[in-house]
Amino acid sequence: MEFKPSQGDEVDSWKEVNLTYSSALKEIGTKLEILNDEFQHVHSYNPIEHIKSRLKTSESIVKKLKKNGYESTIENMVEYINDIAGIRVICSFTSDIYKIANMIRGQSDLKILSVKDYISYPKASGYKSYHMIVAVPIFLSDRIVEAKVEIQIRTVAMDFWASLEHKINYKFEGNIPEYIKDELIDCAEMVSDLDAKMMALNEEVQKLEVDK
Ligand code: 0O2
Repeated sequence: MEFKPSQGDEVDSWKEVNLTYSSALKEIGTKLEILNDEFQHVHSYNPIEHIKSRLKTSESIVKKLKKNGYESTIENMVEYINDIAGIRVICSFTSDIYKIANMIRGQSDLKILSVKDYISYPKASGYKSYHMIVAVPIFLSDRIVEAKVEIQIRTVAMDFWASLEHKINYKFEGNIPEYIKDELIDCAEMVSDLDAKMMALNEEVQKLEVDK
């Protein structure tokens, strides 16, 4: 099922696509690190716990194209797959997610192509995360190209839930038994309660520090 370019031109385009997306990941990664450092400097704390980035495997790109009814071509993958380059930003508190999203919005060289707020509107599965698809310019030696990057922003607790749910989904090939689905929804509610309590606690502690 893997995408295997065979002709010379196709191999060159595939290499260029890979180079473009990995450059886009570097650009966004650096921007996020700068924002985190600046935040530390101004507010004395880091909103970002850690950042993970990945390039989607060719196998997974082909699977997604097929699922959406597209032929496996380089043009289709660039046009229709928005998360070839993906970066996940893990924050401590829900409020940090929106701070990071607003800081990304403020970067004039990035185009925000779409936003999905699965925190205000969680998925039926219980999935919570904030997704942005952005287009980033890549300055090559003779031209500028744009690459799309999917930025997923979520708390440590939301990430914990999403990675377990992803593993369970993979194990059951998408057909999770109903009772496990229900348990996952319960866990998602606990994650939301925990996030809300931790954020309130942190705000309380910060207020005490100001009053000191
Ligand atoms: P993988 O294997 O993680 O890469 P779009 O990408 O916008 O064209 P899509 O896929 O409907 O269309 O977008 P959406 O809903 O924003 O989902 C994108 C990614 O979010 C998924 O990529 C997952 O990584 C994650 N995601 C979305 N829903 C769930 C969920 O219910 N549970 C978990 N654990 N993750 C979710 P992929 O390509 O589906 O998968």
